[in-house]
Amino acid sequence: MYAGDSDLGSYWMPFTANRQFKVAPRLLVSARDMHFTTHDGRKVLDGVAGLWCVNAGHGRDKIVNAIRQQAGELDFAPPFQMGHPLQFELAKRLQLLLPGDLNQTFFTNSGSESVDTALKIALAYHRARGEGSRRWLIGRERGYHGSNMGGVSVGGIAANRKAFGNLLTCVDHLPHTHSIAHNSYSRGQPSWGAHLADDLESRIIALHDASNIAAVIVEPVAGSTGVLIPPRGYLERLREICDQHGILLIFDEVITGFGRLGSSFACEKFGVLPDLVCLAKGLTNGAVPMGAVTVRQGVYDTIMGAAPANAIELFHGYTYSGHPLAVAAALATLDVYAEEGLFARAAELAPYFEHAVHSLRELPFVIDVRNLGMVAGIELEPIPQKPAARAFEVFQRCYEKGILVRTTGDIVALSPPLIISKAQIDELVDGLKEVLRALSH
Ligand code: PXG
Repeated sequence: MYAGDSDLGSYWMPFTANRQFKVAPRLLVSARDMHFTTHDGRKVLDGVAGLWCVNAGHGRDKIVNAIRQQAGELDFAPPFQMGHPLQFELAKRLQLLLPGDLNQTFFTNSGSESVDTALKIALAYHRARGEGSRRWLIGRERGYHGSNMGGVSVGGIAANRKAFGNLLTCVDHLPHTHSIAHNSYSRGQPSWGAHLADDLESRIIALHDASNIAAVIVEPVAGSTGVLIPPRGYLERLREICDQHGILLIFDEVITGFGRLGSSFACEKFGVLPDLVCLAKGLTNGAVPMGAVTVRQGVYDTIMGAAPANAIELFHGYTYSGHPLAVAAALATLDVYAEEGLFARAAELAPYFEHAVHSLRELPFVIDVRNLGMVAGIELEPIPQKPAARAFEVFQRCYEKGILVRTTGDIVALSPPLIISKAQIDELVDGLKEVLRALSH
């Protein structure tokens, strides 16, 4: 329990204004279903599934019990040259859930590790098939791919990059697809912007040559930068260009996976099959850290086939890859998703959610509302010379009112647990309306 300001000094908090926080801390001490409880006993409605991860709601008995039981049975098993049965079971379950021949899964402990793993697999794949010159990695402006060196390099958020020197070499970026002028207030996929995928061919391949390019990595829906929905035809076009030029396409589905868009994964929703998929967050409902990279059969076979018999094929992995507690949590999570039909529920709720969030259009300072499935972004006009200040004030006032939203720059993001009721959607949006109306500047 929180025991006074003097206790807060030693913890260096991630992606947090530490000094500001420690003056007025926001501490959460328990959670159940759609609500957190704060240290001072207030209930807070979770409008962001924790941090885009608690898709089945908090404190789910089945998941909690699976973790408890696993901890008592097998706390740890070495992951290198050893295995335990649940890892194989989980990989099989993911194979059945993912479309096409996305068959082979490598376990990590976070989205950031999934991204760096996927980039390394892409490089190793091309080397294994005798095209080791393919070293360029192509990300996208405004992309977020976690906070490790590979992910920050292919990511496109200046604040996440500027303090950290050269990052990876041989990285370029596609343009992002957002334009207030062309696609503001889109419901679902905007109709403008598919042509931006052509930049891959007309500029990036023209400049670096396809024979040097290993992979393109994108979030199918960009989350962290403030919810950018892919224009109709855009992902299809990226797939086409990658196919034409032997370039791997990686979808970072750390946010879009596990029902967020009203389908199991974005690749299923959009009908575009990537070569590698990065997963995390909803994989364990946020209950134990875990990530995964699932690759198409050909990628796996190529890397296997290039190594001598009985040799380690990929020199990569983590002490906690496929940790027993994490796989137990993931298996129980997948059961909950299936038993409660939560991906279908998200699809059913999506039109109600869309209608509710677009009613924010008339509110002061709102310059865009965009949405897909159970995710929405509400963009606010920045206060001149004070970027992000207005949205942060909204975040604080919402929290005081008992609603948790996520803000990034001057964008408010909503991505509630998929168990949210219609009444709770109203509560979320009405609360946001009251806060926006009360803003004086
Ligand atoms: N890829 C994507 C697409 C993500 O959204 C990561 C990778 C990294 O995952 P880990 O587990 O290493 O954090 C993420 C994480 C935000 C916010 O601003 C979003 C994330 C992380 C922190 C903040 O809403 N997403």
